[in-house]
Amino acid sequence: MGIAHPYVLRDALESTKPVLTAWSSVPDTGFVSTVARQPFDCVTLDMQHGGHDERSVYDGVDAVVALHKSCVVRIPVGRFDMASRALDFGADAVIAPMVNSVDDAKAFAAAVKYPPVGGRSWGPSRALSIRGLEGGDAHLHNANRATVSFAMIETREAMTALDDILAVDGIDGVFVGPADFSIAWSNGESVDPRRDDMMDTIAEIAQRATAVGKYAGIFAVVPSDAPKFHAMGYGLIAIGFDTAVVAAGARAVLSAANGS
Ligand code: 3PY
Ligand code: MG
Repeated sequence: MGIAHPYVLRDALESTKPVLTAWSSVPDTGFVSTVARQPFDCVTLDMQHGGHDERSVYDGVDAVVALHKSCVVRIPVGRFDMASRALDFGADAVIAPMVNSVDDAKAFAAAVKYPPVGGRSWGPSRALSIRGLEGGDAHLHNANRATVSFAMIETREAMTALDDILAVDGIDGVFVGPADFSIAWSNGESVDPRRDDMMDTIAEIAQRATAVGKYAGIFAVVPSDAPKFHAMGYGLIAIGFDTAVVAAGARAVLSAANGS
């Protein structure tokens, strides 16, 4: 057995400090490593809107875990088979977008949790290998707690079903997508993830999740919103969208070079 890279995301979510995750959209393992070397707590590989595919997730999880960072995978809509595979590849957590009903939540939970909670099929050999962990019963009994599932709340249907989604055994937390939420909020009029009149409801989602012992996560389009979201009860906050970070860095170096 080589060096152990235990699952630490759940413990980090239990602490009082927010877990700040980079958001990786570029499906290149070298670039994922570069992102993971920056002082983020965690890297999220995005298969929904980002370019990540099964191959880049397979390699990317390894690259992130090897640097002692937590790795989260956002799967495409409804791809609960991929949720199991992301965990088989060694991810700490999976975010499932557009979980709009209890049935969606149950299907997601079934894919990410071993019996008796769910129906996940056994086969974590890649996860065990990259993490240097023992398999067998020890892992079977630990995996449901060690890995974390987040159901995205980003529509009116999801908001209506929130308490029932939170009550599903095997759903560890919810994750707000404020862009889609704003489209639903405005009945398709506009996309504005920071709209003021939505913030009380966004705070209520975290409050309702944490009140029943579940985690709350959110995507912060503007990183300086992170303390506000943490004060609302959000423990996992996505801040570092990879291409936006590169663009901001480019602007900063050019402005320094231009003396402005
Ligand atoms: C949203 O804001 O809708 C998201 O899914 C964040 O990535
Ligand atoms: Mg979304």
